[in-house]
Amino acid sequence: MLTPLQKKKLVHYFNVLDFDKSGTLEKADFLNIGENLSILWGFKEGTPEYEASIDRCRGTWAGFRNFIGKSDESHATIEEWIQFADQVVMNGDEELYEKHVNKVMREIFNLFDLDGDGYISLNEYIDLFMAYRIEIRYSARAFTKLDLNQDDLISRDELLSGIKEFFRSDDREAAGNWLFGFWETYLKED
Ligand SMILES: [Ca+2]
Ligand SMILES: [Ca+2]
Repeated sequence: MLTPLQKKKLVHYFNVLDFDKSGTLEKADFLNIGENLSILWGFKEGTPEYEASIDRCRGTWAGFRNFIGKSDESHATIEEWIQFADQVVMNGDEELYEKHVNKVMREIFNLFDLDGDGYISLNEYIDLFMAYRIEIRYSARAFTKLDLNQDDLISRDELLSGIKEFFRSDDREAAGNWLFGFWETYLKED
């Protein structure tokens, strides 16, 4: 069973991925992220950089749909996502869970470690917020929380730790809750 906090975070995550806010996740949502990133980084349509960016996002969709057992042209509803996350990610097999969180970590690095130095800088993290159209004003605070050793970079281990907290922690104060911005919009700002 998911706790209310865990469920809120999963709903937020779904809404972040649901680029066109149609209430379902499908390939187009993932390809739109690739297009957004290409615009952000100045990759022109038809160039190798542009194609590579779209390909990485197509790969992310392929991974996601395989994971939740969907075919390429189908979609996932929020109920399917919550049920899947509950049974597999949150309360399922540890091996699958580890596989999932490591996959999310690698995908974020593949897409957003633009200079390839093995760290996510604040600017690269802001790109993630822009690509997914997450409210930018939460990015700096989220970055500071995820940067555990405060060297102004998010390492693979720091990101993995944040992803694990995002998916599983039931602690309202957990740093990883902030990974994809603010998840509980009705709360008063502190
Ligand atoms: Ca980097
Ligand atoms: Ca760091």
